Amino acid sequence: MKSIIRVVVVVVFLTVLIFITRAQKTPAEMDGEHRHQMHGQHHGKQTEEVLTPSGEIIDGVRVIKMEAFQYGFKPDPVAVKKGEKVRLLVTSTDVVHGIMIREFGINEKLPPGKEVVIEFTADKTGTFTIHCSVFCGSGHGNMYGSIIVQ
Ligand SMILES: [Cu+2]
Repeated sequence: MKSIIRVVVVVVFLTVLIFITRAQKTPAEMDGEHRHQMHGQHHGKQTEEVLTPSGEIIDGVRVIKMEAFQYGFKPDPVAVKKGEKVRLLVTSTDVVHGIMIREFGINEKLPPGKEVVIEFTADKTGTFTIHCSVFCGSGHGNMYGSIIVQ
């Protein structure tokens, strides 16, 4: 009987101790933790599902500065929203490249150092490959980028 009482006392003591420890956190701290958790979850979803669109909207057109280089495109991926009018301002920073996005009927030569303007409407969702369409060296076959329309 005595040992049961001892166990009960210990359990009650521990419960009170836990309660006091929790209560010591101010409401602001609790809220901060909660917000942090929520933000973490939201951020996780963002990276998987909804990308921040690239570039900026100028006069109703999504304008995105891009670079082509041996061997890739920047930014990669390019992200836009479905239905947007898109203007790519693409500059090769080294040799002659080409930029081809088959699904949007785009294929332009990119002379080094010259900004080439490409306009299209992102009228379908999906992830589309940006190819280099001009032989530019040993890595040409692996010179890809991508554009994601959401
Ligand atoms: Cu190339």
